[in-house]
Amino acid sequence: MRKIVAAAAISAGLSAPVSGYAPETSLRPVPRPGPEKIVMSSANAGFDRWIGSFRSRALAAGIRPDVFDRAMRGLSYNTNVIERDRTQAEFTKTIWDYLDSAVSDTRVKNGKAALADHRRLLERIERTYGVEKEVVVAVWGLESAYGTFRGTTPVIEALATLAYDGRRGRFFEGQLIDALKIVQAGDVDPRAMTGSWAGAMGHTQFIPSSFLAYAVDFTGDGRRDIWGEDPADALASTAAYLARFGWTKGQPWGMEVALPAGFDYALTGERIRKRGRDWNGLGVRDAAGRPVPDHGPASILVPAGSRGAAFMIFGNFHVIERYNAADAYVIAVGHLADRIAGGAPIRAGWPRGDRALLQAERMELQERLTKAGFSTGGVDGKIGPKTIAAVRAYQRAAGLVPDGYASLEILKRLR
Ligand SMILES: [Ca+2]
Repeated sequence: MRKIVAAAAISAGLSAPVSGYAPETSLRPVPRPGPEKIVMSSANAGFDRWIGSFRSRALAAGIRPDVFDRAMRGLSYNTNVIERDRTQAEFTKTIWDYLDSAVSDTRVKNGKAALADHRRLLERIERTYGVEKEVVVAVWGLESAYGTFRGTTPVIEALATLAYDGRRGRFFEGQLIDALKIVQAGDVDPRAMTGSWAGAMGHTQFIPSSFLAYAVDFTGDGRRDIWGEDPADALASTAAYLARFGWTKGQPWGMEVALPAGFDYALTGERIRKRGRDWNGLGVRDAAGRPVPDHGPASILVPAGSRGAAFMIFGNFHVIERYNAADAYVIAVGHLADRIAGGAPIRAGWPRGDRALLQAERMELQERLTKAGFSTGGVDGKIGPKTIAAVRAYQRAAGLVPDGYASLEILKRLR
């Protein structure tokens, strides 16, 4: 039996399957919660008033009064949750630092052990949902270190705090109503409903709306239990989630590739998709130098530019994206699954002399690109497809390798 270690619990939720909201946690280390702060009475009075007004909205959404009162009794405004929400965007990691930790030797070893411990269960899940056991185990490994850190924050209190706080309040109020629906359905006692500070719950960190839409009762006891020691329902729910978004059994998520000298980096990025024979014709090879296979339309990603590893990605990459849209997260899940299956480490090096851009620098980069005529579709400090495309266009105009890598060097050039 694994024990939950309270101190590290909140750093567990690397991501959560969500719709309409992508938590920004997967690339960011999060500070451990500090000692409980004294709750200011004014915050708590406002919070109590908010619960009073929320009650009528929850009841209108179908929550029974007795369920509401039992779940919401005695809640406090949770200052830790708010601190986490305010600070999470300040930290970032390079993809190599992230992968070093997400796919560490320890996580690979523990993944192999977890697969061995639960082999029969995982094989049944694989047969039922058509998702390879190594992929399910890899998600489990990233989301909660194989169930070790499932989160000990009371989810209803956290969601109520975030809903009251107002920043993305509407989203969190919706999640809170969904959490109450889960309690009402009898899946879990509200006191046992624990998770990350942002409401991601259990072994594979489902947020309430994803739980309602995709969680399954694989053990057949009438409860969808993703919180308890037995991971069966959570792992089956993860497979069901991936299956629902179109997982193709037998297709890799992607693979490391080697690009030939003189390769046109304007062909990298998710927007360009070609079949294997076309990539082979352009000189692309797998990491061992063999022709690349054909698994349908494929793109080439260079998350750290031309000086880092290159990956060919297939349709299943975009299915894992439904769990968390960050490229680094998807690569980590896929690569961890490969390693658990006995695959080789990533062969290429990384530009390890580079450091990650800070939030202010990412915003400055977006501002300067936009001013220079390369729109990033807004300035939010998130390096998404639009910013990468803008970097690429700027690089092309400046006669640089158009690899879309948002580096400090590019920012300095723009200054
Ligand atoms: Ca069950």
